[in-house]
Amino acid sequence: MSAPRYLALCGGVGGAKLALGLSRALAPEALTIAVNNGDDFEHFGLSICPDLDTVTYALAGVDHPVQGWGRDRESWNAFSQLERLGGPAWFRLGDKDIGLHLARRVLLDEGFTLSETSARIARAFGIGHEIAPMTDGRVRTQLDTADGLMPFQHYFVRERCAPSVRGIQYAGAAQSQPSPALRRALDDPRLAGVILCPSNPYLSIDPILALPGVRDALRRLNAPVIAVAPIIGGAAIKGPTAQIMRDLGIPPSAAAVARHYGDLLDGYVTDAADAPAVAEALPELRLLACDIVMRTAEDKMRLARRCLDFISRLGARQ
Ligand code: FO1
Repeated sequence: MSAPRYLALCGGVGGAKLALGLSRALAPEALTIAVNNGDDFEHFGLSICPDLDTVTYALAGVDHPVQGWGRDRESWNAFSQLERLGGPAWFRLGDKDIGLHLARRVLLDEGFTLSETSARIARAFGIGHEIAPMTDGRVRTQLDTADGLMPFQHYFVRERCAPSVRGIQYAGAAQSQPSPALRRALDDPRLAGVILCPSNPYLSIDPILALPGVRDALRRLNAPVIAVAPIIGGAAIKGPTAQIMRDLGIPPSAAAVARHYGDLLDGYVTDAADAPAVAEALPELRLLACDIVMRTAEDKMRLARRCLDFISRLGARQ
């Protein structure tokens, strides 16, 4: 039996933590990390890919330890000049981060796809694991708010999540295709499991599931699909997940997230405090109740190993 492979679907900060843990538990050829790029946008003539960069910086060990995005030990010389000259300062780019954006700009302008560009950048950081955008197409998460339809970064950063959200659209998803790496992972007969990382289901995982064929491919797998809850006891571990759920009239709970993923899941990893409510709401769903907060590298590796053990206990679907 050739070596099993795993596919992780992830978005920003929370997902990147588990992606790092999985990259420490699995050899490069055993893991594909498919990252949401619906948060991407063009700014300063640069193609900003926040979730891809968050995962890349995390696996390169150069991520900002607290902020969750951008680089550690960053300087802000270019940006402070921009501000002094009256440029738009709501979306902050540090000097090293700008360096990555310039490299991506050059590669994209030379005709490389976002997948090829991301692979080159990851290799330049010495990362062996495959970090791929969910698609090379153009998908843009847009939020339908009281102030109108808003691009994701405008909502999340410029407006600081102030407008209430009435709906979410993944513009371009229906016209896009899964990236080559995501397609390969889903079609790989050695695929032993899929992990939906603890990112915002609505903002980070749903754009990936919205790509044509992804949900069907997951349903056809004989490998189990598990998700890790991004919520403990009704409070989003990071970001606006709980608030968006309230805006959408969904109770911000681990059970509501499991219900949201519905029949895609064979298993669900949730905090021990939330397990009874999840079991009551979804009695047929296999649960792993454990500590899902990831603060240290050891936490991330431990949770990753718990997920992999859980997948092997779930075993192939009948
Ligand atoms: N988030 C902020 O709240 N403020 C920022 O100024 C900001 C800049 C930024 C620059 C590069 C990058 O890759 C991410 C950045 N983010 C910033 C975070 C970003 O909006 C989020 O990481 C994702 O879009 C949501 O996961």
